[in-house]
Amino acid sequence: MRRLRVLTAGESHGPGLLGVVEGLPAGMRVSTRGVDRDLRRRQHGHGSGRRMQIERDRVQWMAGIRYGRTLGSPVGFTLTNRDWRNWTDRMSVEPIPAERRPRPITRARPGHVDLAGALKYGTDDVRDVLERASARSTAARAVAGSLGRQLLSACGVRIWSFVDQVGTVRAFPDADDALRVVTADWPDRDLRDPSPLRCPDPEAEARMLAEVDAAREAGDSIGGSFVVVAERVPIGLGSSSEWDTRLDGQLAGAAMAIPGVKGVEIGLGFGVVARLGSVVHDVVEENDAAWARTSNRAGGIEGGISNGEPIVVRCAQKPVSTLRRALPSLDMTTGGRGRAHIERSDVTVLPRAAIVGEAMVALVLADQLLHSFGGDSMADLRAAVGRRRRRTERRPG
Ligand code: EPS
Repeated sequence: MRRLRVLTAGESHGPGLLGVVEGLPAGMRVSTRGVDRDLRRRQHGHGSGRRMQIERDRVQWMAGIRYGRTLGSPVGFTLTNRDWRNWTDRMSVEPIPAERRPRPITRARPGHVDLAGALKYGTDDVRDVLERASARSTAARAVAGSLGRQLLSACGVRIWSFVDQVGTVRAFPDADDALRVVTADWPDRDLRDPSPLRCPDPEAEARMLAEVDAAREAGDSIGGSFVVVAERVPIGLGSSSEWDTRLDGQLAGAAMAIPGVKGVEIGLGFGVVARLGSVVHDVVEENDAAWARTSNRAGGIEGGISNGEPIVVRCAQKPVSTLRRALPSLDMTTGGRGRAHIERSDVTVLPRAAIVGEAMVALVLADQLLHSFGGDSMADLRAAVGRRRRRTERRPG
């Protein structure tokens, strides 16, 4: 990111999380309720473990906001880990006597950071690396992303998401079709009253719930995919002038940086492989006032540049790597065979990961918006976005 800088810190069971967002223009109205709502949304969903009943994430602002508006200085915030009080020995900041320390974790979970991280940092206690690698860190990202969402929303952009597949149950044949099928009231409905897996197709969702419950019964975990949509993105974010300025590349990188995401598609994604060009590319309609296309298989980005159609990012989420029926592992200290360490965990994180997806997409788009339109103040930014919209959202004649 070139205009926004986001830094977060915090271990899953430490005292709390914190973050700094630098680069927001002055005068941006900040809705604390809006941020807390995104934090609540990130905590919602079937498949979560008991931890989500302990935490009640609410943002505490530390810097950069006065009378409900940004000052243009870095915005600083914290989130409390309510669970910390149950972990004061295991996660003590100060040294504690050896007899009070719990046994180190030495049997790595396949798929988790455990082994690679422990070898990298040279520790014989996997907890030293798993705490920061935990998806708990995404709560701080949700706060930063919510600020990005509020910046975008002031410029007319709306971001929403849904779960489209859990295990083998796929609600929509592909992300392109999904946008046609997902009803216009879904984003509002999802905000007001989210369903257990945040899937817009109730029939598919019922089958998804059964898959999640079956995985839990079996002591296993289950993955799937979610889709993030950004609507009314101004034409011209990103560029094809250099590889690292392409909007699709930046979105894919940010989405892949969500814990557990192993694949990202924009528009048709891998659906382009087996189709001919005539059924991949989106044709601009002739008799429409704007540059509307007959389809949106490109997912709103052509040549690395936003083209005004909804941006559609689909992410493949692997099953959580803590399994109650643990996979085989080797003890890092003794070399002996055994079962991987079991840590309290979730069966699936899909409905919550989708909210993190919204946050990552919001951060990338907010950064690109600031890059294209600059503005020390919100008024400057909105004026510049308005000029771009007037120039590009109407066809000549
Ligand atoms: C996580 C395991 C679970 C999740 C956690 C991520 O936590 P715990 O080990 O405390 O039960 O609930 O996610 C969060 C705490 C969160 O806020 O999303 C993991 O191992 O990554």
